[in-house]
Amino acid sequence: IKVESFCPRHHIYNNIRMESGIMSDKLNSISNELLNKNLKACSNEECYEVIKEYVARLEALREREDKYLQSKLGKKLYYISAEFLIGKLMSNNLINLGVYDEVRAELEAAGKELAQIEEIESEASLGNGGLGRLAACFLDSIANLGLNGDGVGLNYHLGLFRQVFENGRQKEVPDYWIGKDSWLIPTDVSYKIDFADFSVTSRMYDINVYGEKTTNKLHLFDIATVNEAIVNKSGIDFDKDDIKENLTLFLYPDDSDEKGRMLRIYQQYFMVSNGARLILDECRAKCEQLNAALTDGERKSYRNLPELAVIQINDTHPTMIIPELIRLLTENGDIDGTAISMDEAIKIVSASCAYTNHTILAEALEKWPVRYLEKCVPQLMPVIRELDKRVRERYDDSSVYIIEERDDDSRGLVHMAHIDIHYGMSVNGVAKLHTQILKNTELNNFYKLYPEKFNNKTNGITFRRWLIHCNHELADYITQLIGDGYKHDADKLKALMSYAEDTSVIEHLSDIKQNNKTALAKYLYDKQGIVINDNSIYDIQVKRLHEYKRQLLNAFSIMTIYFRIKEGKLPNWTPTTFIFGAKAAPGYARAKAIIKYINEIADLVNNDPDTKDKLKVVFISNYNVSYAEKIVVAADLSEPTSTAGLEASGTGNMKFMLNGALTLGTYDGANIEIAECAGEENEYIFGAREEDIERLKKEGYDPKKLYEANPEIKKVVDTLIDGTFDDDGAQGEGSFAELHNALINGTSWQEADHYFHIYDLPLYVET
Ligand code: 26V
Repeated sequence: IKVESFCPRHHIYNNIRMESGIMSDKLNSISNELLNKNLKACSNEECYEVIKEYVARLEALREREDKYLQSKLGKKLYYISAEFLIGKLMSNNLINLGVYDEVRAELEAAGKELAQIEEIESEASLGNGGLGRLAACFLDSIANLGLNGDGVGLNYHLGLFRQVFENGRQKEVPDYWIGKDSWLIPTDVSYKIDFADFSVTSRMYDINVYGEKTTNKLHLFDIATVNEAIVNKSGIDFDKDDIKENLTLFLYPDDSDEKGRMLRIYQQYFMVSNGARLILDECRAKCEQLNAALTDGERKSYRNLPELAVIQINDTHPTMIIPELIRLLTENGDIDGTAISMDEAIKIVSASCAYTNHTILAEALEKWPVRYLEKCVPQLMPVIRELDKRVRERYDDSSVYIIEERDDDSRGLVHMAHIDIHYGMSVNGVAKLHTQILKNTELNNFYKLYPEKFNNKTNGITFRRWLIHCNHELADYITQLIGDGYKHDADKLKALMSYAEDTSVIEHLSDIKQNNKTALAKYLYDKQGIVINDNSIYDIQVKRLHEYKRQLLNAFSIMTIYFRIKEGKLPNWTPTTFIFGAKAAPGYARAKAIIKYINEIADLVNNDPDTKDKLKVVFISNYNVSYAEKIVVAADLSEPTSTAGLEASGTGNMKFMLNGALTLGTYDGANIEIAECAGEENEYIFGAREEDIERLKKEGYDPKKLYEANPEIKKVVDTLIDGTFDDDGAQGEGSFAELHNALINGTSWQEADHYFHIYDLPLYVET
C-alpha cells in the first residue's frame, strides 16, 4: 500500500500502527473481523462501515499518544452555534487523519471506488447556509491548528429540508439524516433542563473533529423523547405543540409562525443551558486538576472562567447563554460553595463571552417578545431585567436598551444582540466592509460606547474540504509545483505566481478544470438526468435564495442575452450553461416565485431552437454541501451579486476563487478583500457600491423611471407580466405579477426595487 500523506505527521501514525500491530489491521482485516469476509467481497455499504471502524481505531490510538492532550488543560474555546453545516465526513476524516491515499489505494486494489462509497453517507445538513458552514469550517481549522476548541450545538433529527421541484416550484421534503452511517457518538453527559411547566433530560452526542495535531469535539445536545413520526411525510409540517416530542426534531428554515418562533426559544434555551452546564463542569474539572499543584492563595475557581474558557456566540441564537451563566453562578455559587454576587457573575461572564454578527438585515436581527420568554424560560427574565436595568442606569439613549417597551401584548421586546454587546468582551463583523458598516451605521450607538470591543474577523474556509478533498487533481498539481506547505499556510500559494506566464502550467490547469467540468456533467446526468455541454462556459450561482443576493438579476440578464441572440445581435456568443442552486425558506413566497421564474426561463431557452445550443439554464434541486464540492471545482464563473452593503461576507466566493473560477460580482462583503488578494483582474466588479446605494436612497431612487427609459430593460422585466411565462395563476406574493409590482411600484411596506436590481441591471449585463 502506497503510504503518502497530506500531513507531515504521517510517518508518526505509521509508526504508531506498526508498534501496536495495526499495520496488519488494514481495511481488509477489519472486514474479515467484523463481517467475516474480505474487502473485495464487501458491498459499498460494508466498505463504509469498515472505514468508519478504521477511523475509530486510529482515533483510539491517537488519543493515548497525543501530546496535545496537555493543551486541553489550558484555555478552551467553546464555539456555540445553532447551526453546524458539516456536510459528509468520511473523506474529510481520512484526509485530516492523513490516511486518505492509503485507504483509497487499498480500496482500489480491492476493486472499490472511494467516490462510490462516499455516496453511502447521508449529508448532515444541520445549517441553513453561510453561518452554519462557517461554523463547520472553523471547527476544522481549529482542530488543524492544534487549538483547544469544541463546538456546542443541537442534534436536529432532520436536517434542513430536502428540496424537490414540482412544476418548477419548490416543495419541501423531510431530510432524515441520522442512521447507522452517521458519525454521532453517544456520551454519558446528560442534564435536567427546566422549562416553565416541564423538564427534559438531555443527552450529549459527539462528533469527532480530527485535526492534524489534535482531535476536538462537536457536542450536539438532544433528548430521548423526540418523535420523528409526527412529521407529515409529504411535507415538513408537524405538530408544534408538544415540545417533548419536537424539541430537537427540526432545524428551523424560518420562523414565520408563532408556534415555530416559540419552539425556537425552547431550542435556544435548551442549547445554551446544556452548553453553560458543560462549560462550568469542564471548568470545575480543570480547576480541580490544576488546584492539586497550587497553594491556597492561587487556587482556581469559576472566578477564573475567563482564563479557562472563551465562549464565541455565533449570531444571536445562543445569546441566552449570557443570562443563563449568570443565573447558574449566582444561584449555585462557586466551586467551593462560596456565594457569587450578581456584580461578580456579570464580570466573570462578560469577560468570557464574545459575539459575532453575521448580518445587518433588520428582519434577521432577533428580538424576542418578553411574553414568550416569560412563558418558556421565566427563570431567565429576572436576570435579563437586571441586565437591562444596569444599562438604563448607565445610559439614557433608549436605542441601546435591552428591553424595548411596547404598548402591544408582547410586554416588550428583548433585543438579543444588545445583551451580547453590553455583556460580552468582543463584537466582530465578518468582512472589512461589514465591520465598517456595523461601526459607522448599524451599531454606531454601541460603537460610541465601546469602541474597544469592535473588531473585524474576515471569514475564511477550510482548505481541507474546499481544495484538498473536493479538487484532488488541483491539490496534487499545486503540490507538484510548489510543495505542500500551502496546505498549512495559504500565503504560500503566492509561489504559483512564478508560473503565471508558463503556458504548459496554464494548459495543465485548464485540463484539470475541464476534467472537473466533465465530471460535473456526468454527475448531473446520473443524479438528475440533466444533460449539459461540457464545452460550454459554466456560469454558476449557488447560494440561499434571497432577494438581496439577487438571483433575479442573473435571470434578467439571461433573458437579455436570449432576446439579443434571437435578434441576431450576438453572433459570437460562446455557449454558456447557467447553473443555479438555491433553497428558499418555506415561508418566503417571493423567493419561491424567483425559483419558479428561473425554471420557466430554463424551459424557454433550453427548448427554443434559436438558443438551445447557445444557452442552457439549469436549476439543480437540493443544493447542499456535497453538491457544492462538485460545483465549485467545475465553475468558470462565480456570481456573488448581492446589493452592495448587504452580504456580510459570503464564503462561496472564496471557494470558487480558490478553485480557479473568475468572479462577476458586486463590491460587497469579502469580494472586496478577495480582489485585493487574488488580483482585481480576476474579479469583474459591477454596479453600485455601498456609498452609491446610500446616495441613491437619499436622492430618491426611482426604478420606474429607469425602466421606462430603457426599452431593453422594460422588455425583460415585463416578461414577468406579459404572458411570456406562466405562474399557474398564482396570486399575491408568490406570483410573478407581485414580483413585478414590488420592483416597479413598491408595496405599502417596502419602497420600489428595495434591492436595486433595475439600477444595476445594465451595468451587470455590460460587465
Ligand atoms: C437570516 C434571515 C432569517 C429571517 C428572514 C431573513 C433572513 C435573512 C438573512 C439571514 C441570515 C442570517 C445570518 C447569516 O446566515 N449570515 C451569513 O453569514 C455568513 C457567515 O458569516 C456570511 O458569509 C454571509 O454573508 C451572511 O449572510
